[in-house]
Amino acid sequence: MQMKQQLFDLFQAQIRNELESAYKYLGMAAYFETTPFKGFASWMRLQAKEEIEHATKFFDYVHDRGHHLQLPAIQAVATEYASPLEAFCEALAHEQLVTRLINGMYRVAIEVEDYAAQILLQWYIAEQVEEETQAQDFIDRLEMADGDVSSLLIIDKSAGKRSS
Ligand code: OFO
Repeated sequence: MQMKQQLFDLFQAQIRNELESAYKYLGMAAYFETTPFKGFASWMRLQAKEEIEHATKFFDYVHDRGHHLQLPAIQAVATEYASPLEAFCEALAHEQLVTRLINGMYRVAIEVEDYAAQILLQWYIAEQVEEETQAQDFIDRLEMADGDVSSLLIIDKSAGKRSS
């Protein structure tokens, strides 16, 4: 059963948004690759992969609902940041934006009484809590480090332990 056009348009746009997230994280990985912080680089690469999975989950869903997709262009992203803290602040701001977008989709799914879409979106709503928490956690630790190189390297090492 197809979604109402208003909801489908949002799903279609969100596939691009999730891919834009992946591209943003890859841009951050590119920045970290130019620094000694290879743990952060690895973390960002894994996050980019996770965003592709988010996009793919939407991609599969819209096909399950019988739609034909269009895939618009993805914008260029930054590959330079002033510091690890700036990169993670950008990551948090981006995740907060994605949370607003997902919540907006959920609101429309309720309005058009699309119960199936609501169930899918609940997964993303829960996921966004995790996405914001992990970015905030790095910000808190980086702020505490206050530019101290040894502390930064310890945080970088812990970031490098992330597995997929
Ligand atoms: Fe797809 O959660 Fe981040 O952006």
